[in-house]
Amino acid sequence: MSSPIMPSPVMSSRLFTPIRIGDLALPSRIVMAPLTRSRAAPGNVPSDMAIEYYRQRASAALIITEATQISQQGQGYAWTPGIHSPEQIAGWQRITDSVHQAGGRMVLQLWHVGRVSHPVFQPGGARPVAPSVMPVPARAFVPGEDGKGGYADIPEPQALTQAGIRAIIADYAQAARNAIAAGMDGVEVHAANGYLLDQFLNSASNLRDDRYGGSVENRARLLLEVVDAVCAEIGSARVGVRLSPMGRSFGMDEATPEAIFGLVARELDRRGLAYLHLVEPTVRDREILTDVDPRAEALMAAIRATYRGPLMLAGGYTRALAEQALASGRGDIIAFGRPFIANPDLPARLALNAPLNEPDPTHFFGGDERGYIDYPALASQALQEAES
Ligand code: 8OZ
Repeated sequence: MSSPIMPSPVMSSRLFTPIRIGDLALPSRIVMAPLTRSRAAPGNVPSDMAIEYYRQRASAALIITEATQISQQGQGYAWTPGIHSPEQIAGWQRITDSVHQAGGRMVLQLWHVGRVSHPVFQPGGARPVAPSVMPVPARAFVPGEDGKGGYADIPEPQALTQAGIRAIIADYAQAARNAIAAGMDGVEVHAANGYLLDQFLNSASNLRDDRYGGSVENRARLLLEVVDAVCAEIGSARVGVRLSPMGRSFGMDEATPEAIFGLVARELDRRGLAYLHLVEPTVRDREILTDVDPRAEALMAAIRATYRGPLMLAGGYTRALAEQALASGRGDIIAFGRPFIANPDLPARLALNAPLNEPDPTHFFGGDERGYIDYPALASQALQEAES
């Protein structure tokens, strides 16, 4: 007869093995990925609803906040929160207080969209800023008259001057200081998905001929100067960086990904960061491709070999895929996005192999508490089902 005693799903799981990353002791490898939800209150202050939203998800090993603009110039979407005004800092403070009280940890994702913006967001209605003047193959999500969002054409951006670049680096440093003042455990520098720092890295969007463009060293310069400025402000053990090697968002199309991301991985490795966070190359236009490009796989392996600190992976992960990625050594930590939207108690559900709620995409961006803070946790769901 076979033994009726089953191993506990948690005991045999790498997902539930603690890990230390920089200054943070994580109880598991299950991180809440940064998720734009476009529900900030006037002044781009995180809303009261966001306090409840993040508190509900405090059992994540680490919460990475939704992308949060470092300056008014850095905004590119309706109703995204900022971290550059006293009201925004106070708003985030209410969130970190409630997450910490619930036993969680959280870092703020620092965001500048660069050219993926619109004059409605820009100080003085100016054209958005970019490494180089060229058309942007995208439309911007702007607030509409009716309180709903709509899409608007993006005008040709203006190329940043070196003084403009210096001001942005200072904005990153100030935003990192603000995040810590708001009680965050650290920050993540968003250098992925076709936004400003990715625009400088990428050969398709950076046509500059000064020290910020041309060679891979020059294209990596802004990211590294930003990371150094942020580390000088709050210490490298509280800083993570997110990259999307092979990403194609908003016109990204790198000619030599091995060269640029090899250099970036080498340089970031020397800085003793809390972690490096990679968007999987299978993520395309926010969907997951099923075919795997062998060149992308080789690049991910090369980054893994070069970057010796904790590596976080994001993009279409299920529990089984996550366990596989950890077991194979592909990464150390897994960020879950959509599953965390619909399952505030995702770690408990993964531990129990419990069924997951399905996220409703009609409520991803903008709106009210529906599809935001009304997804049930297991206990209340079991009660509801028992009663019905
Ligand atoms: C979805 C909608 C708006 C922004 C990213 C910050 O792709 C985003 C984003 C995602 O990194």
